[in-house]
Amino acid sequence: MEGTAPQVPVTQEVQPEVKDVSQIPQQPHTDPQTPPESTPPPKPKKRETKKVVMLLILLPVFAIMAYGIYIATTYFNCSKITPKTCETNTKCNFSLSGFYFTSETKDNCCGNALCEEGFETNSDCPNDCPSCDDNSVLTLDSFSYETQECENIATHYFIEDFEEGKTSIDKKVNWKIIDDQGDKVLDCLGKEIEGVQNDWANFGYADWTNYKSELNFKLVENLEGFGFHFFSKGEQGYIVDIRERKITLKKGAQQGRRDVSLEPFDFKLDQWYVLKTEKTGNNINIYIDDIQVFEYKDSQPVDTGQLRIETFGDGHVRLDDISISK
Ligand SMILES: [Ca+2]
Ligand SMILES: [Ca+2]
Ligand SMILES: [Ca+2]
Repeated sequence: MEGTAPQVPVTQEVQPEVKDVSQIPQQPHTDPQTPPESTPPPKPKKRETKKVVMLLILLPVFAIMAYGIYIATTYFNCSKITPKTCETNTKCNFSLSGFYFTSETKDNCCGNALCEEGFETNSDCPNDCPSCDDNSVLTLDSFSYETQECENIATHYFIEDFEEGKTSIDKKVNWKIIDDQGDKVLDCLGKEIEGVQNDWANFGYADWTNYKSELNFKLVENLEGFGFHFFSKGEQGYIVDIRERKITLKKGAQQGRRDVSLEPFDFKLDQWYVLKTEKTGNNINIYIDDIQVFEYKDSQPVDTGQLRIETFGDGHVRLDDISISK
């Protein structure tokens, strides 16, 4: 009979899947029982060692080369130095720190920073010898070869020639600087102008002492003349009074002046004269054109004081080259 036989579960034989061994990734051996294959020790880094060796060799080479370049540079720089004017025996000397320049300095040579006596002055060697002009006419300017410094010795309290058209004399309204035959002079007019008469002017300082004075004067228009005061201080002082063909030395001031000496002098109009006063201790000497007109001994001398110029009446005087020396 054909019938449907009961289905008996068929046990299928399961064939194990055989894999291609070649395709199985090799698993690292993990069996703790089996000792692992020993790994070889790392090989020494030969290349790095080589580098170190090369460096050890090359560094000194580079250092020597750098030093050589440095030395060559110092020689080059040294050989390019242009010797200065007064340098002689110039050399480039070697030392471990490089070449260096040496020279000797010539004596008596313009350019050696020394002003040498008998060989140089400011005019022929201004580099070594300074100009000692201090722009003051009141000092005597010179150069000391010994100290190599300028000396400016004060020789004068006052010098004026009026050539610059100005004066420090506190002059009054009638006075002005004019041209007199190409020379600038101080024109002192005594005539009354705008109520000003018998003009006068003070100059200098009351503490000026033991000075000599010198001035040029000229009487114009008339012989009424002028007075020159020196060592003037309050009611003290001396006056050289020049008028009417006589010259008088007076002592005192405005109020108590008195004649101490008088000389006739044939002053001419429009002629320049030089008046000099000297005072040493008790002795006062007065000169006109180097002719001594007074030699006065004062038992009570006045030793300090300023100066004053005054015109008398209509006196008209011109002054020039006033110098007050120490
Ligand atoms: Ca010199
Ligand atoms: Ca000077
Ligand atoms: Ca002058």
